[in-house]
Amino acid sequence: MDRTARNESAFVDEARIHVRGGDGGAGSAAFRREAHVPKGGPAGGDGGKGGDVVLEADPALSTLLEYSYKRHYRAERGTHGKGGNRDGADGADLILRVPVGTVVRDEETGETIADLSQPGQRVVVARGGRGGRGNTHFVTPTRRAPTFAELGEPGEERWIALELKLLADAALVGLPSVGKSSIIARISAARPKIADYPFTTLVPNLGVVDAGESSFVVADVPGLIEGASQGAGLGHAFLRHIERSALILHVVDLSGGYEGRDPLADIAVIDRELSAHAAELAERPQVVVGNKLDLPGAAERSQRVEAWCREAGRPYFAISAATGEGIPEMLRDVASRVRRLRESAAERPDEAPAMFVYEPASERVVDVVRLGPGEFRVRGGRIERMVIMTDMANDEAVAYLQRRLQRAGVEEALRKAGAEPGDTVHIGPVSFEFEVPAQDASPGGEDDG
Ligand SMILES: Nc1nc2c(ncn2[C@@H]2O[C@H](COP(=O)(O)OP(=O)(O)OP(=O)(O)O)[C@@H](O)[C@H]2O)c(=O)[nH]1
Ligand SMILES: [Mg+2]
Repeated sequence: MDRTARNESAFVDEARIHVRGGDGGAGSAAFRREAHVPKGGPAGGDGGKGGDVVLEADPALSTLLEYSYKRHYRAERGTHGKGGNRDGADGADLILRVPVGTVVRDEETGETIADLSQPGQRVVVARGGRGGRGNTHFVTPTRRAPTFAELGEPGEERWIALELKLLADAALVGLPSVGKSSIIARISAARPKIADYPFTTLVPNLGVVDAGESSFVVADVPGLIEGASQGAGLGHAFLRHIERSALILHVVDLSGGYEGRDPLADIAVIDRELSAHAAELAERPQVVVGNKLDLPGAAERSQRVEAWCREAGRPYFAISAATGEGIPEMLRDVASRVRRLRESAAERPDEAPAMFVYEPASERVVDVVRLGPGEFRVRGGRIERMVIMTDMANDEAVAYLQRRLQRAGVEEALRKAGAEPGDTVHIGPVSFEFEVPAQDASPGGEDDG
């Protein structure tokens, strides 16, 4: 995309935001208390799950502007479990609406999280934390009355980069030098290069057109020529951009064009290239725009084009990008077509694929780093969460954690990295002394979550 055009046109199509799922509520370590039962069994309810942060592609939006004002987003937390086996309530999801065509990346890993190309498509970008399990879950034959419960899992958090791919409502399509760039410069704040030689535009430009209560996005793409669908000129790449626009503004030069061309022959060339590239492009809603109405002979040619369009059932507007003549009428019509196209796209939400949940590749990895002599750090999303969910003040809970870490392969990974008994091991915010436990005598039947 043309940097200059983007900067000068106040068109924000990139944003970086921090998203955080709601924390899970803590499980409860309560016991039954009834008037006539001196000491009842465990009765701690589970914590509620924290809400997810979800991005949803909304066809009513056309920019990422609002995300450059507010950068931090957090979903609701789950509430804590209570005695009497009462579970906490789940936190509400936070739905962030973004324009269709937004590509989402994980800032840290660079992984592409999603390409939200369908209206209504959703992706979970930061999961809410699990609720901690209440003490009833930790009953075993040898531990009838567990005094511990899990803490809530913290919500995931990350910085994500949002980028709106070229996804215009309408694309200006036509032969070179017909005035596509001149039109976008006239109707938006975009300032592409304009010149009287073909192929002045080498990269697509986007412009936001302010049409009263709504706005829409127009793309100015490099000129197409005969054979573009075969790769001639700037070829395929730009036809692909056109594919993503709901409406085609087919621009034709009424001045006789370069090399004294006939506008009807020009229309036929572009039509052929569009349908040769993809059959559905020929069916795409199209408005024919006759440009350079100010030049000699243009009015007469315009009448012929208009008659032909009426016959062919295509809407037609004659304009001059140079003088501005005819432009308000054309914009009113285009704005209302864009609105209708967006509405019909929004009415097909069932086409949207199922919600996708992002899980970074690093999530399941157990990674040991040696910090210095006798000091190690263990990293891994799942491992770190096990630690964070443990009530470190409760010996029983810590012993339970140790067995889980061992089963997850932490002890083995530490040993491979050269750790010896007595060394210091950091996991998340907690530090332990590395000790090789006596041969596992733990009771079975515990869920590894
Ligand atoms: N007289 C007159 N000249 C125009 C008008 N619109 C564009 N031009 C001129 O036509 C030439 C080409 O205009 P551009 O806007 O660069 O054309 P383009 O379609 O973007 O061309 P490519 O980027 O090469 O495909 C320039 O010299 C413009 O000044 C118009 O309405 N009237
Ligand atoms: Mg141009």
